[in-house]
Amino acid sequence: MIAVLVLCSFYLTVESADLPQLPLVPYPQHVSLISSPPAVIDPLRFSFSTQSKSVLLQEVFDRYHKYLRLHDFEQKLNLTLKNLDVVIKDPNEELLLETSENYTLTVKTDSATLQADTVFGAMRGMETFSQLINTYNYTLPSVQITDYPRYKFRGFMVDTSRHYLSVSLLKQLVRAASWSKLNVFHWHIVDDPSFPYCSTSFPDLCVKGAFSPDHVYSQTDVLDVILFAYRHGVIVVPELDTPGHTLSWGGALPGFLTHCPGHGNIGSDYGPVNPTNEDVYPVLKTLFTEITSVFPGQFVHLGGDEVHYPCWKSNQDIKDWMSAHNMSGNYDELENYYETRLLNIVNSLNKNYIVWEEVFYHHVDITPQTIVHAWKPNWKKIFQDATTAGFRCILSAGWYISRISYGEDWQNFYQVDPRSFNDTATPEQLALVLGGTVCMWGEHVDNSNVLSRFWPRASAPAERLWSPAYITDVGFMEPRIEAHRCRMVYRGYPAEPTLSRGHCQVEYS
Ligand code: CP6
Repeated sequence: MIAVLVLCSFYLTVESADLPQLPLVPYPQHVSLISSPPAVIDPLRFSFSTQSKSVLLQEVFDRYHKYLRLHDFEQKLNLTLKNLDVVIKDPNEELLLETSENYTLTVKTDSATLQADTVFGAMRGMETFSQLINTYNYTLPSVQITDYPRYKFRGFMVDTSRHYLSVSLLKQLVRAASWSKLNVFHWHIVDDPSFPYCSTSFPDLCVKGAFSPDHVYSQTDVLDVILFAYRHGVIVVPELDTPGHTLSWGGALPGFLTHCPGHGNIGSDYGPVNPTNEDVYPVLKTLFTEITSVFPGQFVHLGGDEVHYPCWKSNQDIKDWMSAHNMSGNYDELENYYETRLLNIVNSLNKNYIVWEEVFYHHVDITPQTIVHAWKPNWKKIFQDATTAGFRCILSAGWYISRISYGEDWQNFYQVDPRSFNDTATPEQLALVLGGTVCMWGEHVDNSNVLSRFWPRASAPAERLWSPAYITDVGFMEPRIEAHRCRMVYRGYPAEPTLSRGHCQVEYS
């Protein structure tokens, strides 16, 4: 009996037990230790070299030089490693979801090389290299790592409408995300409570819709964030959520929202966009044309979640319009009508779009390139239906890091796997699952607490999205996520403890 139990638990943990215990997050695809002594570096004189002419790569070198700052370092006599040489195969620096992030890192006692297809792969490999360095004695294990992501779409969503986040905080979030190899910043930039995006086409939107003139993103701010993200290998996806979640649009756009005294959401006399008002569509066309040119990435997120029907139902003009258009009482059809017109507008803008699951679930006629974004507990059914219909999917259900519970709740996020929706899913269906997005809804976070609520908890889904499927053992992750959070503390971030007791050698101050 005992032997059976021992065998079972051995069997369950054999794969991670066989893996080298290195403080890497996310854990790479292939790690093999080389039987030569650890390398020892002098952090003040250590250099990165390359034949590449890439300006982006020089910036990466500068960043990692900063992370390697001298700390209680006593000059050692037996320095063995002076340099990491970086080789990039393809000088193309366009950042797409399809861009290769592969890299191979070889560290030996007296030499180290990093090979990557692209500068973005080099960024991922530089992070891994820096994670190998023990910053207390400046040694690194001799190791060979071959690495690439399991999922192409590894997102983090930030809501800047419920509470404002400064440009500086957004950049800090992006920087930390790149340390966990996340690559998509889904910017839920506006919503009901405020409209901080300052549009050039409709300047009143942020004048009337933001909390205050200080709580806005100018065009310069937005470009600053996009460029910063690009330099970290992160694609920015803007979301303009309609027809629900649009209360903050109303001040600048009379007639845009449905008037419904007593039936609006969150205590307002207004509800979703009024789909029966023809003036709405030219506004959407102008705004989405602007957004898709300001944000150069390949995606735009169209929202489409949680449309509040009671408001539409209470409005007599909408009822009359619906009976004139043979859709009496069927509010799914009204939503459908709106989405179809919006999609016709966006289809001409040459972007791939992402929609929340309701748009798929309510049978809107979406183009085959559309990405369906599941967020509700029934996500497995959505994934099954959407992949059967040939649509690509991303997952956020189970990854609400804004939601906290007592204890090591990263373990709950860690169990979720976007490809585990159906044991009999075909390889074609599984290939349509692009990845997922951790969501930081903004109701209870602002500049004061967003970093510590994000990190290191978001590193658990980040590992799920990058590492091999079989790396699921929380016991294998536990020491690594704590090491990762101490590394973030070392780099100046208020990353919160994961273990119920413990310390970092260098504490946050
Ligand atoms: N805001 C918007 C939200 C949520 C959604 N959309 C949300 C709903 C339920 C939970 C958390 C967040 N706050 N625009 C749903 C995608 Cl539990």
